[in-house]
Amino acid sequence: MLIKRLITGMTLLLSLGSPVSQAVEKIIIANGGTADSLQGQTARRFSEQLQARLGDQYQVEYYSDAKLGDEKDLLDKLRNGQIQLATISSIMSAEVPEFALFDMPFLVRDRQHLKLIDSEIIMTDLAAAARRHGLHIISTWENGFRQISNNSRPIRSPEDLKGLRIRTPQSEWRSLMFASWGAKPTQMPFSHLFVALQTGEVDGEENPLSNINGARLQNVQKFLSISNHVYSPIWLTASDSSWQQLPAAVQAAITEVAADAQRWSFAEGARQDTRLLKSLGNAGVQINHVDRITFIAASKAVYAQFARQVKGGDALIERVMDLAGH
Ligand code: EAX
Repeated sequence: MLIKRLITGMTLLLSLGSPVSQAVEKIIIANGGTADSLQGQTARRFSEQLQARLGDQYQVEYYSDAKLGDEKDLLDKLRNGQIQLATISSIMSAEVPEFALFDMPFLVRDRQHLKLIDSEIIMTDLAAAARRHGLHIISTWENGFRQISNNSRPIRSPEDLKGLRIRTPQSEWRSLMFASWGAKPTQMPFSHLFVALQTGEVDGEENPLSNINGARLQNVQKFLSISNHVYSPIWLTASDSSWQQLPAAVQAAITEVAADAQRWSFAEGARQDTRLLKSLGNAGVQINHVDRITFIAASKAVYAQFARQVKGGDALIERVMDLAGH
């Protein structure tokens, strides 16, 4: 009996390889947005599908709501290996100037345009620029078309922004945009925003509807002005050196599951925008549309700065424009 047990045990060990020596590897993914927002939902869906694909040898852990820090902290944590994946949005332009392409007002027309920009420009030129800064761009997901909210008045033209303290992400480019339009921009992490609006530290902010609703900003904002001033992508990002160390099969799994998450996030983003506009209105927020023409006229300085400051910036803008309407 004892011998039979021993033999069974040994056979089991042999057939499993050497189970004792193989520790479970952790893949930690984090974001600065809320679990409830589109970026949060996309990251959760991605994490679950990646876990299913990788099996027991890997443990995929997802942390939302800046639990592991805001996007700036997450970039540091990627670089020092504390986390493996993060989703990074507007602040990417503070790291890699070429990404300020997504701070050119009214440049991205719609999601179809964005898909072309993704394959022709992001995954080629911008991914190469990111690599020069030690970052590996895995996939472009949707953060969303950004709108302006505030507590003072409906924003119709840049004039209406005069003197308003508007929170922007921690990137000089969004600040420049809002300063050009007459506002007083204040940079701060997203996780501080609700309290800053509640206490009146700032009057307003600009974000996709999904982030506004995800952080319940409608509870501390009176006016929502539909501007679609920029489309913010959110990039699933790794540090380039830790990415290179991953086994090829894991790299392939992450890349493929992320591509599926991209398709889902674009489709879901369009659906949610329509639904959220109604529900934010029902929540008592006063909604209006901005006068695009006056905003476009006041945006020249932002384009000029990009062309001056970013090498090849002019050509990048032209290529994006060429892809519109294809
Ligand atoms: O999670 O900081 C911001 O406003 C960005 O939209 C960010 O993605 C929020």
